[in-house]
Amino acid sequence: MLIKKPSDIPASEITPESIYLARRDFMRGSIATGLLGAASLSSQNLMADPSYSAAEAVNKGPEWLNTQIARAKADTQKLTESLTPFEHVTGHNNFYEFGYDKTDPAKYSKRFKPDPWQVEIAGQVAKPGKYNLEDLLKGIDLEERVYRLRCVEAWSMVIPWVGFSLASLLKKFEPNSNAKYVSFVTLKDSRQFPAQAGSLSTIDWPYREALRIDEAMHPLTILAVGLYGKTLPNQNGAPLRLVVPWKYGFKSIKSIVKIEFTDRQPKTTWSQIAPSEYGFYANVNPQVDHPRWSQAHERRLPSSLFSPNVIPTQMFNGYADQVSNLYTGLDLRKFY
Ligand SMILES: Nc1nc2c(c(=O)[nH]1)N[C@H]1C(S)=C(S)[C@@H](COP(=O)(O)O)O[C@H]1N2
Ligand SMILES: [Mo]
Repeated sequence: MLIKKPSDIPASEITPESIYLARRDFMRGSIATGLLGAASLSSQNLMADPSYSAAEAVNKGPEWLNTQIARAKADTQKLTESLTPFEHVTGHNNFYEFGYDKTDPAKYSKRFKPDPWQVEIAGQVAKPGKYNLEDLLKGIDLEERVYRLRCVEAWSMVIPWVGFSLASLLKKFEPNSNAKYVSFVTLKDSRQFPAQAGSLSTIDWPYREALRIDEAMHPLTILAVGLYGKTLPNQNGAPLRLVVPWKYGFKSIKSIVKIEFTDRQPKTTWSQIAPSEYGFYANVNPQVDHPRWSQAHERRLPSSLFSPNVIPTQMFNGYADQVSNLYTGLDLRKFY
């Protein structure tokens, strides 16, 4: 994953993968919005017509989980926007552990083993420990949640997750009054995650994310174990991933192995790689642009050259009525 440094490229032009990738995705976006001429058509095509078989994405999953998912109660406040088709939800992903292209997670996650799975609970809690996923989910009623997912790269989807409120799980471990933040860590295992093997990777593995405790306890914040009524596909973060719908997608960390309650704001992957571009808060905000592109609009997938499907981005991704009170008095330009 090293970007080589050919002698003819000035040092100022050598960028980390993340920045390079973001730029490339921006160019795709620009193509879609008609700012640039015809360029990388082939990458654009995927989103209109995925080149892989969606059937491959179906994860069989353990029986106990399938049973629980089958009983999940339907979302009664469903969005009226149409769902992003399954093949796009599972064929266009960001999961850098499997590679940096949007199709890499679907291609290289087939042998990933999400079962059995354990999650460590640590930090400012009365009941720390290592728990089997099955035990963590015992007695939890799963529900369908149809949410918008808005990536910081200005594309978005509407996904029918199956999951449960993070708060209902966190409360079981009895966090104490020093628990001001909750941090999440993805599995580190270079045998299963090929991109973690490259010692020159820009990302300091494992991938980490975190929320303020009130954000973590907000009823919209969920842990997902499925989508489209089935076990979560590997490329979407099996067996357990966070979904925070009012924040940019990079907050929604996948394949979680550790949840830690802390008294200080934890370090997070993207804010460490490029702190001037990706903040701790990462609230979706059409008025605060990324330093290198506008956040005012997004491409709702499926999107293609001839049908770019560009729509305005909404404040807090359309969840302002439910979450804006979390940020009263906070300067959202400063705390992006
Ligand atoms: N562990 C891990 N979690 C991750 C990522 C990642 O690379 N690694 N990418 C993030 C980004 S940038 C986005 S947009 C979403 C994408 O989720 P999806 O592929 O299920 O649509 O996952 C987030 N969670
Ligand atoms: Mo993202």
